[in-house]
Amino acid sequence: MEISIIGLPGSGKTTVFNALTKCTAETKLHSSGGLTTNPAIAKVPDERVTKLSSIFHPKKTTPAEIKYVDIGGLGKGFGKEQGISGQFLNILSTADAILQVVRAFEDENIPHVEGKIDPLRDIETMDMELIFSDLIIVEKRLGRLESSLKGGKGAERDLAFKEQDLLNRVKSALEKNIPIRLQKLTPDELRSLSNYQFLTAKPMLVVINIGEKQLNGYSATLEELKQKYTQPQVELISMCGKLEMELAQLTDQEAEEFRKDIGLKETAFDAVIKHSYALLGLISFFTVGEDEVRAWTIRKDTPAVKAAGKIHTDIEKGFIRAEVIHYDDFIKSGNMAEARKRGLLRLEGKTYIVQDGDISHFLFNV
Ligand SMILES: Nc1nc2c(ncn2[C@@H]2O[C@H](COP(=O)(O)OP(=O)(O)OP(=O)(O)O)[C@@H](O)[C@H]2O)c(=O)[nH]1
Ligand SMILES: [Mg+2]
Repeated sequence: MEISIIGLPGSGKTTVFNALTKCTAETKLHSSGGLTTNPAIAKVPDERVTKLSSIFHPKKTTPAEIKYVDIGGLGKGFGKEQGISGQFLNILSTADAILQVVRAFEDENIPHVEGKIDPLRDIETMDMELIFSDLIIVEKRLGRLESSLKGGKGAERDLAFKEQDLLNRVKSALEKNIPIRLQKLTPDELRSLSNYQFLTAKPMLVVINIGEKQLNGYSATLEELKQKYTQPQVELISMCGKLEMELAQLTDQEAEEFRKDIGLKETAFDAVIKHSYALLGLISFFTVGEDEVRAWTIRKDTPAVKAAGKIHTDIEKGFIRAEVIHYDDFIKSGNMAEARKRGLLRLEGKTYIVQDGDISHFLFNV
């Protein structure tokens, strides 16, 4: 699972990336030179993992993870409707979701490419870039279909015709500046489009990068923005990138005290990562024991046998059954022995759909 970070030059991409991954990549204005990509892992904050760890006292505690990729060196021309191509497009195409950083912070020393600070304008500019890129992909594919229609016959030809019709509809909507997320397509059509990795079809988290002075007073503006910009699979959230980046370098305890001191109610860092996780349709199940308490990441609607395979392919191959208790039931019982006594541990088979917060123990033979 990978989330690519995009945004206009100097919007604070690297700053936000550092905040999320606790990295210390250099932030500077208009980094020049070629395209750079910097991947790093963020740990998904989950109070349930912390709680389970305090109960089992394991040797090791492993939270779920999510990978962010910071993209730099887009150059000043980016955002001028040139579309995204080449290596940059390749990177973005393989991403499972996009995190778009939008500048809202005011700082005279850091000029905005467009002069005035205007988050909505910047979001729309980025939409245009993404739409433009998708158009290029559609046109290329339509061109190739054209030639295969000439040679093909029978069922193959019918399929090509169907695809051509779909792509033509997508194209004319894109030409009206409608991202694929907002186009009226059936689930089947969306599925057949998924191979193309269209950028305007990907889930997107828009992080409005606010300044320190906007910390306690941006919520009304954010609400306004949300109303003006609503799309399925898109969420808007605000974060003070610079502050969060500084907090990321402190210990959890120090950071918490600092947040309390300046009266920050909610942790933007937690919120952004949790939103990323949810937007990707991911959930966590847990394994517990003296050795390790661990959160495992799966897609929603994953059957038990596949979830077991996340841990080890042998467990998937030799799957017998899963012993499952939901985190909430476990906490109510206090410990496993009590939970067992209360009959809260369930035995589930291969096809059981694992739920977020399930604590699972897999029985298998090799
Ligand atoms: N005052 C203030 N400055 C910020 C904030 N976020 C980023 N900056 C500054 O803006 C400049 C650019 O930040 P970066 O994180 O490097 O931006 P970027 O989008 O990665 O830039 P490129 O990779 O060059 O496109 C740096 O000087 C940051 O310190 C913020 O919340 N407040
Ligand atoms: Mg950067």
